[in-house]
Amino acid sequence: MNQKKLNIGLIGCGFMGRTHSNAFRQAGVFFQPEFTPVLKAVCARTADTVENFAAQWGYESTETDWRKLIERDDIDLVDIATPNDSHYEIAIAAAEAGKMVMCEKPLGRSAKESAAMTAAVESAGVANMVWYNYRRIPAVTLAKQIIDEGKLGKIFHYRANFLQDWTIATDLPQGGEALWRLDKDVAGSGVTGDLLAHCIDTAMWLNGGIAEVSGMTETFVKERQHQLTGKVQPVTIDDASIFLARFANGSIGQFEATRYARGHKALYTLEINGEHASLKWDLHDLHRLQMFDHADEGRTRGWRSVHITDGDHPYMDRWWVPGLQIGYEHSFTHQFADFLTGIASDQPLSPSFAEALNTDRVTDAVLASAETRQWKTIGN
Ligand code: SOE
Repeated sequence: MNQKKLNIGLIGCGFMGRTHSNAFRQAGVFFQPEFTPVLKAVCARTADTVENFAAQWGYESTETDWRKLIERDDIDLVDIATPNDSHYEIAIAAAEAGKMVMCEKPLGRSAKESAAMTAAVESAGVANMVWYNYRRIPAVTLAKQIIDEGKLGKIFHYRANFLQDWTIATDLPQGGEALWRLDKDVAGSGVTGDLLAHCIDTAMWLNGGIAEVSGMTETFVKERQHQLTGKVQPVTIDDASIFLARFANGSIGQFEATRYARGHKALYTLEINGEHASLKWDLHDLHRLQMFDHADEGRTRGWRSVHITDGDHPYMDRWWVPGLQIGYEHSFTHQFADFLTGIASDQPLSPSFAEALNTDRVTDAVLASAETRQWKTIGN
């Protein structure tokens, strides 16, 4: 095993702080990369929280001020897992301090923020990546390989949904530690930036750039008490967002995300239809890829459900034995393992800040289209 170390400083101890920490630990063990990840420091505002988190996940030290963490000489990589309103400031400061930067999605609260963050990492020349983890679910990665091999032929359609139901209760407050996703100032937008951003990232990865969009959003509960101020305030995030898209390759797409689809907790589905074949994937059955291939012999032609657990499936040779499944958390481990391989071999890291900026350009255009009731061309 190589002795090179990569010292990680994580900022943020919430849900994403946990998924990333698990990835840092598992990637080192299961992928045995050239750089061994070291959980050097973790930062959160409250001393108790950060100390408990450090003890639970095995971080060597703690900070309560992210600026101090960035100043430390013993940190190589700054990982941002805080709510969206601090991504901008932390990422720019980390890049200026010459640190590698990984950032939770969405990159910024708007393409304007993301553009400045991208410029900062590019002018500092530091390694950078954004945690659009669903690309690294083996079934989704296999879909990418099949599409890139040309097996689908000309693409006609792309469709994706991300459905949840956790904000239906009218007495759910907005804002604060657990509910910042409902506060526009903190989150930037509602489901467009939170959920559709995942769908857009995967879509552009699988099917290329999006040229124009026409969007529609709705806020079903108009006022909620703010957790921090106690005041009943207008809700300004989008609870649901739907858009149509034209891809640069001539195919057309439809996308939907909502937190009001009763019964659905995190149902991310995607489908792509080409001239020769189609592929379908579903997060609730994440270890299966559905494929219909028109080249199959006619009498037995039909949808195949491929169980993505074999050694020749992406990433699977690192895990158990054929037939045994892995889960959601592995997508983060795979992403971090790819990051470590990328920095060791000087290969492009993807999704980079620049790619995540393109996603934010699409989410901005969806919101602008919904507001103006007009089609919007994706700018740059
Ligand atoms: C929202 O509920 C959320 O946690 C998103 O913020 C994540 O990005 C998504 O992967 C799961 O749902």
